[in-house]
Amino acid sequence: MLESIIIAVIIKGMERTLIIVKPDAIQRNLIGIIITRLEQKGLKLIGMKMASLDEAILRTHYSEHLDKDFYSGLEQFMKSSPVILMAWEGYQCVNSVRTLVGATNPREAAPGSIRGDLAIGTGRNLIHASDSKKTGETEVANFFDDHELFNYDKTEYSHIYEDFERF
Ligand code: RTP
Ligand code: MG
Repeated sequence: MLESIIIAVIIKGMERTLIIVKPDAIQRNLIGIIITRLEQKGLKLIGMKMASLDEAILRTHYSEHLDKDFYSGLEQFMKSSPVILMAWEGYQCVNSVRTLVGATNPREAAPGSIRGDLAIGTGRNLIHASDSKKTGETEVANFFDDHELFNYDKTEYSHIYEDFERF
């Protein structure tokens, strides 16, 4: 009984988010600082790889934008170099990562956010982050096979979370 309650809490509280370090960040040597910002927040990296994204996976990933004027340019841009795909895990992390990433238009993104500090153009905003808990699960599954995701203890967790958040 206690075990099922604990598992329910884990499922409720712990979230996964997909981060894509986009071609502009690769070209501008910002991979490291983006990873650093996410690490410093206290998130756990559970998967990471480099990949070239093709039209099929981009059309799935950006399905809500297929009929937008900017889609063609977005697809060309996302195919212009490899990207870094990362899965991160943390307590209710999807929304807080979106805040850390900043608004879609970097000129309106808050100072201190990744886009607010490091980008200017909307189509060159460095990074993708999942926009809901459900999207996070779906996007991580779309880009990672199970064997590419890792479950491990992070010793610093007792300094980042209260017990009710991490168990
Ligand atoms: P993302 O999906 O990449 O995390 O960004 P987002 O949620 O903040 O923005 P979204 O509305 O989902 O748009 C996806 C990406 O399309 C490009 N975009 N360009 N030129 C434009 O008006 C425009 N609008 C969006 C951006 O690269 C944006 O991140
Ligand atoms: Mg989006």
